[in-house]
Amino acid sequence: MSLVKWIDFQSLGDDRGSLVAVEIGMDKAVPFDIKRVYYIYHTEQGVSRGFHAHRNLKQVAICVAGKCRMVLDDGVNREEVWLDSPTKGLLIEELLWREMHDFSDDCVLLVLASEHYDESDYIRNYSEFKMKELS
Ligand code: T46
Repeated sequence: MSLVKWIDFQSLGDDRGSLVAVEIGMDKAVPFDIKRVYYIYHTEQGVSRGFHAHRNLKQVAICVAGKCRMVLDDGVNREEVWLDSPTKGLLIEELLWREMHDFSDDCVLLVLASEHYDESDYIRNYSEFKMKELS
């Protein structure tokens, strides 16, 4: 099964421009209650981010401007995708190693998170992640 799970958002555009509404519940797109929103922007050229997994956190990442490359790894398989559309959300569930590379200068990566920030939820050591994932 692919590690890459896209959520497609409808663009509610008209002749003035585009608009995307993100909602939860019912038949709407995001499969968890959103407790936190953050965004990553002005990433320096050549800088990569991430390099961790989460024990419980679920997230949806949407590149609302520009683009970046996301690598997902479940300890066995590794896949990569470009986040380059404000109408595509990448669902990143728990226990997936993630890395972000090749940020464009104008990249704004919006992330919707199922939990408040909690550093103890992070697994920042790849060997520890792999042991946990394979056990
Ligand atoms: C993830 C990827 C996609 C906070 O204080 N509150 C927050 O909500 C977040 C997300 C971060 N921070 C602090 C912790 C660090 O001192 O901000 C600093 C940068 O965070 P970090 O190095 O974890 O950033 P990234 O870009 O490596 O990872 C982030 C998220 O942390 C992570 O959950 O999945 O984006």
